Amino acid sequence: MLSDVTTPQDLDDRFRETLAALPAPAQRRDLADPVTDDAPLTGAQLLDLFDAQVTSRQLDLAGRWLRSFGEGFYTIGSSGHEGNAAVAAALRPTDPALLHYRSGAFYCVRAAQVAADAPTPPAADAPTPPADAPTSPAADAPDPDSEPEPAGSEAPVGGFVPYAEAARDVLRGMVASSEEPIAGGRHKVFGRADLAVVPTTSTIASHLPRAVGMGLAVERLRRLDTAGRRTGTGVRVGSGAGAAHVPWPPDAIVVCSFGDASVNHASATAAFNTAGWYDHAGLRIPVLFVCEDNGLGISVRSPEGWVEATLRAKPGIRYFSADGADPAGTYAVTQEAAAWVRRYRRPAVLHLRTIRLMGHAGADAESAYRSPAELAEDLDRDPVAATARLLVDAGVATAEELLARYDETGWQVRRLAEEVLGEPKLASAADVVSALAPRRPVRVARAVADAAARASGPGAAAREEAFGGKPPELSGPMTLAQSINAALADGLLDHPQMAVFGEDVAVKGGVYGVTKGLRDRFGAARVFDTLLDETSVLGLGLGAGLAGMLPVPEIQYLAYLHNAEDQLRGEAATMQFFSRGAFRNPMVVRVAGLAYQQGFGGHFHNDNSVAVLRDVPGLVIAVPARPDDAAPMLRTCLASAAVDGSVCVFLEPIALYHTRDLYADGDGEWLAGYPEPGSWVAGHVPIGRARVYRIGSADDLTIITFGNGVRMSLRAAAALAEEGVGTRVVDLRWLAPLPVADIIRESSATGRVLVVDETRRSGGVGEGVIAALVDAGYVGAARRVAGVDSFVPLGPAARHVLVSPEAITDGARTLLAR
Ligand SMILES: Cc1ncc(C[n+]2csc(CCOP(=O)(O)OP(=O)(O)O)c2C)c(N)n1
Repeated sequence: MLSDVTTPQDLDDRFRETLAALPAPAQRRDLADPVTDDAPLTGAQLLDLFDAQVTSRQLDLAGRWLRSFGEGFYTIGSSGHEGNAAVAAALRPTDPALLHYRSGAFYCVRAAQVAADAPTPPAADAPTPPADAPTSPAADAPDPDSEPEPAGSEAPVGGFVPYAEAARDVLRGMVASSEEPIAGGRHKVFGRADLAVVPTTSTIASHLPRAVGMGLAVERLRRLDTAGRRTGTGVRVGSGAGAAHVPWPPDAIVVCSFGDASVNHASATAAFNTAGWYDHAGLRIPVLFVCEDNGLGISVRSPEGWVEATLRAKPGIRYFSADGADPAGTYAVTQEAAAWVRRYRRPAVLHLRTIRLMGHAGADAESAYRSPAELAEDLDRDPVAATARLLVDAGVATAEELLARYDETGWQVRRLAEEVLGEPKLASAADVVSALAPRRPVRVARAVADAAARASGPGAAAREEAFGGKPPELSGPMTLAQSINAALADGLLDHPQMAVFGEDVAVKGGVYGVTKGLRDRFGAARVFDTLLDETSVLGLGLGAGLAGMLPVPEIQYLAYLHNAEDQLRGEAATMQFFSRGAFRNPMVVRVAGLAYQQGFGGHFHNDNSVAVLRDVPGLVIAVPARPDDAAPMLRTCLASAAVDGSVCVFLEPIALYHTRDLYADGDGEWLAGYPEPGSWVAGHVPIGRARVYRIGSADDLTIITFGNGVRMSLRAAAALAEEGVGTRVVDLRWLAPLPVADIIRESSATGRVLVVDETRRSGGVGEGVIAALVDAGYVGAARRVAGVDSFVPLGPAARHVLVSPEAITDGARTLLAR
């Protein structure tokens, strides 16, 4: 009996009723024949898709069953979206896919395709294939027009068996088993490296900017692969330690699916716009967007016609549409769309009409916002029943046979569910965090040493040439900006897959000249201007990193990172966590920021808040204050990204970019020579190690600071030294992870700690420093000077809210008086 809420029972009952009512086929059709005269699928192929769809459906039912007795933790299902089985079938299993959370059937088909393509040892009596026998698309250069046969096209019809592995993966995700193949129990995601399925987060649409970045990178690396060096299904670009392994074949296209409500999200509109913008500019972005349109975003309807109207109107993105309840049609349209994207390397969107059965998720009472008539109508449009109808109409199978397959699959899925619910879960916090980006300082140091050896050995001539015959170590004392510029150049020389990009970084050379000349030296393919959208700048980095590049995107001002911070927090920082390191997006994000720009800008050019970054698990935050720290710290970040896949934020204090003096005008004490490669090893700066300046006896006071605070504190310490006060000034250099050991050692040495924190009092860095001292049992005196909890005003009024030299001296005197 159909209630006013679609329940698993309703769905199951209705499916059985629908099949039972189907008339017996007039005559049987050979499985090898097209399912209808003009269909692109044979009976066997369609039957295979049916089995994938049924597996997905039974997984949804099993998810609710597991939930009913507290063993399942995820009930967002794919019911109504099983048309995406035909989408998967029309793609190559080597096309990287970032999937919507309703992709059960897609995932089943992809896993079966890969298993079918896996080399099996030939039988002893198997004939040797002729030299020109077709091989899998990944194994040789495919004809861009030829799309693959769907899974099982030549194999005997397999029922549930080809999908058992995928079903186990999904069930393991539902029960949070630590044996789940991608997230290891950290989340229920669709993902597996060998299936080229990249896990996506629950943040709708946040994977779209990454997909565009992947498209750009796949295309760029394909062009770089001039020597045609290939390994397996991927491509190796460059040589030596800087070589990148590109995990996808050169003619791969990126597939990215999402729901209809998601098309309205800022991240989605950014991605469509960026794909279109590049297309308009003549650059190639081979991405197939797939919008699975069930008409609803939880309870909110997409206005009739809106999704089509908005998708059709995206400049530079070609529109295709299909009905998910028509597997043959969906297959044909996807084939056409994929062939177009593959051949022309241009973006397209497939608008796939679907329905949503059993509500948004297990707990969703649809009756609150949908009428019984509407729910019943959706049940009539069940795509799995539609596939069954087509099979029976065509004489491929009888309804009884299909029901028998449905029941057998249901039984097998429950059996697997029972098996996996007993598997271990993540057992400790250490287990959970083991999947965060690893930190291997010895290997990072070795990578820096290797880079030094290359720069002074085999790479010396190229280096000399790139620097126009005058390497930076011969250029005399440098500013912070010049030092970063030289270190970027050295990075580009050493990492062939490194790219520097962002708003204004290339032709202009950066708003502050930090990237000046890099484009001329390294070319527009490696140093390029992007469009003005921070979400897309980071999205390009996310995709490029995943594709094997070493991206160094720039965010022009710290205040504008907040436009796009989810791309760092939700996407970049979680990738290794949700994939146990199977996928990684190494990245060094340069951000110009912090305050004290004399006479320029108000808050947005002087933003002094990093709170949003400090608590992102695994994220590295570097703040170089001085030129002689900036170059080694940047080298460390690049090495850590390459070695450990780290996501690093390299926060550059704008006010110090061009500073030359420290104590007195003209003293040049804030300049430093650039180290020649022979001294890179000795000057290596590990992540999480502070720098300590000892002034006078260094016994009376410890100032802990970073960024602009270093210069102000050194000046204050010099003044105190004239009064006989000995100070040690600790430049944290790394805000995450904080140099806790250095903080505690240097604080304990004097017993008086002044934290000079140019970020805000609330949520500022100082909170972390004080907490580290308390955690360690520090018992001395401590004070904090920090920015006022305010935005930074324009002009001289900024002085009222920023940490001033006077405040530092006052704070020091108060401490010394105790
Ligand atoms: C950025 C963001 N906001 C809100 C949510 C909560 N949420 C989860 S799914 C969803 C609706 C998505 O609808 P649609 O894109 O149409 O996909 P569907 O679930 O219908 O397949 C919402 C609002 C989220 N996951 N991410």
